[in-house]
Amino acid sequence: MSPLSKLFFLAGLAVQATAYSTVKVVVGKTGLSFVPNNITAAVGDVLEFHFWAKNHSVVQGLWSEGCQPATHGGFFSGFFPTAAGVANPKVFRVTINDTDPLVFYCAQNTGSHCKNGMVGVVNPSGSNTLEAYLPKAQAATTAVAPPTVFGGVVLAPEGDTSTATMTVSVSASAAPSGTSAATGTSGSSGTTSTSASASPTRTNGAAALGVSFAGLAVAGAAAVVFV
Ligand SMILES: *[C@@H]1O[C@H](CO)[C@@H](O)[C@H](O)[C@H]1NC(C)=O
Ligand SMILES: *[C@@H]1O[C@H](CO)[C@@H](O)[C@H](O)[C@H]1NC(C)=O
Ligand SMILES: *[C@@H]1O[C@H](CO)[C@@H](O)[C@H](O)[C@H]1NC(C)=O
Ligand SMILES: [Cu+2]
Repeated sequence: MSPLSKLFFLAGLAVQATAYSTVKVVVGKTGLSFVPNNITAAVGDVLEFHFWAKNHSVVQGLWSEGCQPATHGGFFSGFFPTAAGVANPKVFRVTINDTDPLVFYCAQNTGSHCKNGMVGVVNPSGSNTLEAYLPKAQAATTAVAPPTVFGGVVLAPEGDTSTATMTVSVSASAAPSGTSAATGTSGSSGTTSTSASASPTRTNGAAALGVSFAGLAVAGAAAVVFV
């Protein structure tokens, strides 16, 4: 591959990276529910949980037993006590790393949320489906909450200033490629487009991730071109 075709190849990768989507899951807005609760997601997509009253959580479950946490990996958001009528300003984001069927539930035992059907699935397949899990949840005597928050990040959604830390880290990773591309451009020719995506100021997490990848790919492209 010539340096130029490598550049286009890497630019293509950068465009693909931005295609990840965020699946918004509304928690507890309409009773003891996750909406949607039967989700199809691709590798790299992010589940973003938005919590409403009362005091909900989300835990990755075990397919074999209702309202029990996954024994390998998984995630737990912690509890989000939330006043009536508005969404909690914080969200919980989890990245989907594979297309294996995944089940999740709310671990709030006051009101037996899991037992009462507050569960959801991602990429159901074979015997691992919402229909199959619901009776297991109904049969559970208690829902188990893991001891600590893990497997995802708690942050404020787009528009809230507390996402600033995320923006800063993205700018930091994107800036060097922009800088080197700009420097290189002044001293050589034919590489003027590489710095284009280096310093956008997006605050949306999924977009930020894509931008970060784009920055890396541009950095790679810049390295290929300039060595
Ligand atoms: C969940 O989605 C799958 C695939 O789209 C579908 O086959 C299944 O019937 C759905 N289950 C429920 C309970 O909606
Ligand atoms: C939310 O629920 C958890 C688990 O039941 C509990 O430990 C916590 O005290 C609750 N928070 C509030 C503010 O009610
Ligand atoms: C995907 O991988 C990340 C990083 O290891 C991890 O934090 C996250 O919990 C994983 N997602 C799931 C659904 O297990
Ligand atoms: Cu709940």
